[in-house]
Amino acid sequence: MGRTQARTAAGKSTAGKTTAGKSTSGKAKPTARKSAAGNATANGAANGKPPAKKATTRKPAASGTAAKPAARKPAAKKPAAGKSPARGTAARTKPADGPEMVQLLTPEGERVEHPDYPLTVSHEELRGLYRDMVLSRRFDAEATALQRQGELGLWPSMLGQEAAQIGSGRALRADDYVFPTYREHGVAWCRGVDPTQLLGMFRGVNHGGWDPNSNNFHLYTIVIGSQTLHAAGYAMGVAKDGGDAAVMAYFGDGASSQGDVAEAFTFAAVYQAPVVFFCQNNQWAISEPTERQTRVPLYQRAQGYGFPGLRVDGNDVLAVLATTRAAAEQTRSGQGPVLIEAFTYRMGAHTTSDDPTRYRRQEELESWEARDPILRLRRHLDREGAADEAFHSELEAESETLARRVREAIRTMPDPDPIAMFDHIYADGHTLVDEERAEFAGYLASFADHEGN
Ligand SMILES: Cc1ncc(C[n+]2csc(CCOP(=O)(O)OP(=O)(O)O)c2C)c(N)n1
Ligand SMILES: [Mg+2]
Repeated sequence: MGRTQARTAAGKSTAGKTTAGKSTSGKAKPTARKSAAGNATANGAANGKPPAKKATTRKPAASGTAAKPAARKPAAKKPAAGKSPARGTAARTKPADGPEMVQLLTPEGERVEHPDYPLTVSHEELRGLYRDMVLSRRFDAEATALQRQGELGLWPSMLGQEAAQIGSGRALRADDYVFPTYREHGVAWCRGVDPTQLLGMFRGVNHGGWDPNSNNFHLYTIVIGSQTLHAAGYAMGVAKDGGDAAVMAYFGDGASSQGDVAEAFTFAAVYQAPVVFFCQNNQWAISEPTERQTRVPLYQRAQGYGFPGLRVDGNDVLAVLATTRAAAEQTRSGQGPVLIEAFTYRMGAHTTSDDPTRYRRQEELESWEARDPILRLRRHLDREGAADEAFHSELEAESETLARRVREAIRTMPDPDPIAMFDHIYADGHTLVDEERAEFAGYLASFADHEGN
């Protein structure tokens, strides 16, 4: 199948039939997907079939090949012009109710099959995923505690998002390249970035903390959505160089409203850039719920740009692993971008500066706690008899050792020379930065004079 055909079919099948086609009502028909798409879809590789052959040159897809958007129902009730809808009215009706979500593990830890995402995992792999999630959660809890103790200025916890991060992080190859937000501590773990390196920026002692090229893990990005543009541009470069790496662009549900994300989608689609847009829909953008960002499920946005989108249960590490692997394989094979919406929940505060009890209800949190991603895999391990008591007690000891190491690292982290903040601003220097550095040096020197040194 030619690349344009494969792309069209994939767009139709993944976004148009399996998921988007279901829209907000009715059941998806996975079988319909097969006839429309053959096997050259995001799932071809996962199905054990080779992905569509990689084209030697990349051409934009023929226009008019994208799947037709599903007919939209009119909004239940339009707010009066100029007024935002009050909470508890039509705007609170989740536009996301209903669409199919890829799941391989129920909240009770029962393994279920999905026709498009077969996955075989050994007991050892299951234990590995569990270990990753437990250790990254322990690290995250320690960082939150360290902020409370005054060792960090701020910490954005990833509590509740461990499956989305470990599942996607473990789906990648070493030569893939990741562009994270500021919350991807689990992905950083998978990339081999030492957790202590994540803390420097939040302690205010450096601008980043690690060399992005050592682990193909870019620096944390706080300007919402901008890293999706970096990822799209990087992916265009990968394609021009004739490489076959996949690029991962992490972003949040709130970021989906940014113009940067729209631009990144456009460029990636038109240039068929090898990028997987991985949206962790954790239901909140600080205090704004997802329904304030979109009137359609987020994964359906991809359809309008002409590439496939799918929703995965973001608290199911196996489903995230399978879908991300398949998407990365598809994008590597020259078929353009894929959007994955990982449906998850931010169980903690937005950051340590936030108090979520001001804007969300306890019942909501409890309903998601019942779907805790670590608990879910623990239940599965127990059902399978995949881990014994010795494994769990060793993991507990390892968690405590990690936490101790993190505490020691932060307390011995050196304060930088204040003037160093002007380093690394421009690769080749800049006269304005030079002027500011000189002014600041004079300011620092004035204290030395005052103290008679
Ligand atoms: C361009 C820009 N606008 C606003 C902000 C302030 N801000 C920081 S986090 C955030 C919400 C982001 O929500 P989401 O994308 O859902 O990611 P999450 O924090 O939930 O992981 C906002 C608005 C920012 N950092 N950058
Ligand atoms: Mg969010």
